[in-house]
Amino acid sequence: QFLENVINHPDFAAGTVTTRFIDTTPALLEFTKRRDRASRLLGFIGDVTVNGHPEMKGRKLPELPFIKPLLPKVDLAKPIPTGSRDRLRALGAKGFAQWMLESKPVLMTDTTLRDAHQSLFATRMRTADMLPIAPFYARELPQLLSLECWGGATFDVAMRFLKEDPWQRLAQLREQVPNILFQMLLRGANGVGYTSYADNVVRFFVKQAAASGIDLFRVFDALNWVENMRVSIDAVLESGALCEGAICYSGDLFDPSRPKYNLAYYTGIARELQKAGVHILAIKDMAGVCRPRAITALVRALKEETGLPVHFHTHDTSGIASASVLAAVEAGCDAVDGALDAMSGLTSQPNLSSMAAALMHSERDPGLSQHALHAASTYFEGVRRFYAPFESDIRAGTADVYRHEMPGGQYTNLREQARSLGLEHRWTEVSQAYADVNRLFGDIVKVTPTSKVVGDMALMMVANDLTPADVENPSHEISFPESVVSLFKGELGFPPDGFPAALSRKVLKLADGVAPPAAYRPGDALPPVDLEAARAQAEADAGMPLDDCQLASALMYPKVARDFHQHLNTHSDTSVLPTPTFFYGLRLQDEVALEIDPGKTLLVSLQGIHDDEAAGAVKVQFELNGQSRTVQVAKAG
Ligand code: 3PY
Ligand code: ZN
Repeated sequence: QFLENVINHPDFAAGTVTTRFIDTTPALLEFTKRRDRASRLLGFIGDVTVNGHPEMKGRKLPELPFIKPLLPKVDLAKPIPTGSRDRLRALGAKGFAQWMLESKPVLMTDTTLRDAHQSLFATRMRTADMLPIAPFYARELPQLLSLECWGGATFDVAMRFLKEDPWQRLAQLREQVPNILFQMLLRGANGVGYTSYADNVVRFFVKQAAASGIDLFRVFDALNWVENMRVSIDAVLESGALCEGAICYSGDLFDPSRPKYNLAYYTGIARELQKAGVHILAIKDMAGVCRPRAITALVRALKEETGLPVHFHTHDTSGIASASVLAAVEAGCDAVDGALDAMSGLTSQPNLSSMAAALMHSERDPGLSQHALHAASTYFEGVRRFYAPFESDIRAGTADVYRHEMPGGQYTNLREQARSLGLEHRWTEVSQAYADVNRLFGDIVKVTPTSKVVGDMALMMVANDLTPADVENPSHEISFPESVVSLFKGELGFPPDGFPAALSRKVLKLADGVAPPAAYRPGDALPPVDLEAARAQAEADAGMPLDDCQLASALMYPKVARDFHQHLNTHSDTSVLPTPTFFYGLRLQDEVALEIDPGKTLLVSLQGIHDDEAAGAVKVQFELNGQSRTVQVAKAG
C-alpha cells in the first residue's frame, strides 16, 4: 500500500520527485498509519463479532438491530447563542454567583451526560452517543445553567470499561458546546477516585480539568468534613472556575430518633464552606431521601445563614423527588438538577422537562423550550436502548430508599458488583445489609467513596451469611474487606463523632483499651508525589508519551490507565466505533462509517465469517472502503 501511495502520488507521477520525496511527503506515511489503525479496528470488531464484548458476558443481550436514535435537526450555520458560560466570562465567578441570586427564573442543570447514566446504567454512556446531540444543546437549550458531563464515576468507567479517554470526551464536547457551563463532580481529596490522594495530585488534577473546560466544580467530601475539602476548593478558586461546595444530605431533618443530622449540622457545614470561599452551596441528596418539608427548611436556612446561592441535587429513587425539587424552588432555591425525560426517574434525577413544565408561567419559569427538551430526550430514548444490558430491573420508585439510603449513583454499580459475585438474586439481603452496616459504622454519610466501603461490607456479610451481631461479637473472627480497614484507619477522613470505638478495635485488631486513631486529615499523611517521576513511570507503562491530562489519569488510576493505554496500543482508539458495533459487533452485511480522523472515514461492512476448525480460529471477512479484508480471530474458550 505504501508503494502504491508513492506511485500514485501526483508528484511522483509527474516525475518531479527527488530522493527526499518520502521524507518530505508525510502524507504517505500517514496513509500507512491509518491503514494500520484500520487493521487494528477490524481486529477489534472481528473479535467482538465472534466472541462477544467481554463486558457483555453473562448479560441479557437486547434485540438487534437497534432502531437508530432520532437526532433532532440542527442548523449548524445558525450562530450559537450566548449562554451561562459567556455570562461567567463576563462576570467572573463572584459576579456570576450574584447573578444567580438575582435571577427570578430558577436555573436548571441537566445531568443526562453524567449522573443520569451513572445512576441508570452503571455509567456506561459512550462519548459517541453524546457528541451528536451536543450541537443541539448549544443552539436550542442555551438557557440551561450547566451540563453536568464529567467527573464522578465517569472518569474511571470511561477508561476501565469503555476504553475511552475522559479528557478526549471533555475536549470533544467542549468544542461543540462553547456557551453552556460544563459541570463536574469532584470528590474532594478523593478526586475522581475511591481513595485519598496527595494534595499536589488533587491540585494538579483540578488544574488540568479547569484548563480542559470544566467551569463549575461541585466539590464534596464523603464525610462532610470541610477540612478535607479545602485543598480542592482552593485549587478550584485559583483556577477561576465556579466552586460549588456540596453538603451531603443524610437521615431526616425531622426524625427525632436521628438528631445527628439536624438543621444545625447542615448550617454549620454551610458556614464553614462559606468561610472556605465557595461561590455556591449545593445540597447533595445523593440517595434521594430529602423530603419536601426538609428541603424547604434547609433551603431557607442555608440561604438565610450564608446569603449564597443554593443548588439542589437529588435522585428519584423514591418516585417523589420532583416534589422536593418543586418545594425547593418554592422556598427560593436558586438552581436545581434534573435529567431529560428519557434519562430521568428511578435512581436517576427527577424529570427536568416535567419540572420545567410545572413551573411554566410562574415567576420562576426556567424559560427552557419544551420542544427542544422533548427532541433531545427522544434522541436519548434511542441511545438508552444500546445500554439495556447494564440496566437493573427496577420498574418503579420505592420508599425502601429511606431505609437503605443507597446513593442513586451507587445503586446500579453495587448491583453490578453483586452480580459479579453471583449474589444478584440476594439483592434484598444486600440492601438490608447495607442499612445494617450503616448502623454498625455509626450512621455515617454514605457517598463515594464511603458508600463503596459500606457496599463492600454489605456484600461480604451476605456472601458469608454474617449477621450484624456476628460483626459486633468480639469473639467472632471476621476478615474485613480492605476498604473497611482503610476507613477505620481514617484514610478517608473522620466523621465529627468518630467511628464506633468497639468496632474500630475489632476491625483494626487493637487490644482492649487501645484508643482508635485520633482524627487527622489524610492529605497530611501523604507525601507529595514527584510528578515528573510519575510521568516517566506512567510513560514506560503506557509505551507512549503522556501529556498533563493523561498524567492526571495515571495519577488517579495507575493500573486502569495502563490497561487503557495498552488497549490503545493494541486496538487503536475504539471510541470511534458506534455503540452497537463496540458492544455487539457487526451482523452480516452491516455497514458502518468510522471517522478515524476529521474528514477521514472508513467504510466497513461484514461480508462473511468462516470457521477454521483446524486453527481453532475464525476468519472474519470485511469490506474496507470497497476492498476485501480478512482478519483472523482466535475463538474464546
Ligand atoms: C459520585 O461520586 O460518583 C457520585 O455520584 C456521588 O453521589
Ligand atoms: Zn447524584
